[in-house]
Amino acid sequence: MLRRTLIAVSAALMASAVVAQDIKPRLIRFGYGLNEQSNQGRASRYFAEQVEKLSGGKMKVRAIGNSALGPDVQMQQALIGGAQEMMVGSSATLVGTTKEMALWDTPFLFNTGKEADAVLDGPIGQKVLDKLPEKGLVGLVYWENGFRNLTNSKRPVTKFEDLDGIKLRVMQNNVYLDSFKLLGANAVPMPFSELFGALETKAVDGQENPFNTILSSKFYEVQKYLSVTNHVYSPWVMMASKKWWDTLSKAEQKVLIDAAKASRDFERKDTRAEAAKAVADLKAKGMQVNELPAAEVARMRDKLTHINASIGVTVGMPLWNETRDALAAMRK
Ligand code: TK8
Repeated sequence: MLRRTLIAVSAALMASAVVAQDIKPRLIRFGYGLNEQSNQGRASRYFAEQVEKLSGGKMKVRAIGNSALGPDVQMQQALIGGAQEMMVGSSATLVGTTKEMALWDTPFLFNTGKEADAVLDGPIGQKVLDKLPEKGLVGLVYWENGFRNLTNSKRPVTKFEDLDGIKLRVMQNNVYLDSFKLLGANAVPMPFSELFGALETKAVDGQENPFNTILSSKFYEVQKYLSVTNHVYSPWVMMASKKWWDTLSKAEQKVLIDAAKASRDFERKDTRAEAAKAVADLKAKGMQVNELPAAEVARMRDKLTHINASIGVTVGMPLWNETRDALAAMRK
């Protein structure tokens, strides 16, 4: 009995010694696009704390916001080339690299955050992440960017026809470009890092992003009208450079995976709490807010279904059908 206990104890000691040896001092540059006061900034700092804690202080994450390491597309290239270790950014800006990400661009795909969590954290979300390694990226988890809404400096949008002639910044993504052109806007793709300046100088009239971003990026200073459309749920994807990831030990990878999952849970809770009171905050900052009537949302949705066929072809019909079936089953 004693002998067996001793063997068990020494095995456990050996295992922890192996783990300690397997975690080396590492400096990880983690880039993101929004500012440090944003939900993205808070969750990035939380991730850094978790990595530090789980690695016994050996692995250090330097979270660098404000697109200081470049906008999403540039950071993706830095990860692929191995010049930067990690980032978080919009799934929509990743479509040029990994076409299956276009699944999340589908207008009105999810009705609730709960539906989004179930699909993103389940087998479908994983299938999409599994397309990243062949492109040089490792996808860890999805964070919530959130349901997107329209702002502009011209007029309240109460029906999609009101977008006529509005110069609207969209992400660098064809589904967004085609969707807003179809709705009548003059859509222009542009990286997020240039957006505030473009709104300020009136190079563009409007943009679309979740409440949280409209608040944290101070778009209320340069945009009068906020029209609540919830036209699409936008995820952020947390990623690592595959070139770099492959040099890590299993123990180091586990630290990052565990910390990424903890940051995801923290981020969604924090984002939802902020979003719940954001409209009141934005009104207090002087924005004029209008909800699109349900009938007008339905007309917008109908108009945009023309886009769905092309998304199905882009992502592949099996994945498209699996997603449609999973959502139908959840809504029963
Ligand atoms: C931040 C972007 C942003 C996205 C956009 O890097 O570009 O509008 O919503 O969150 O990824």
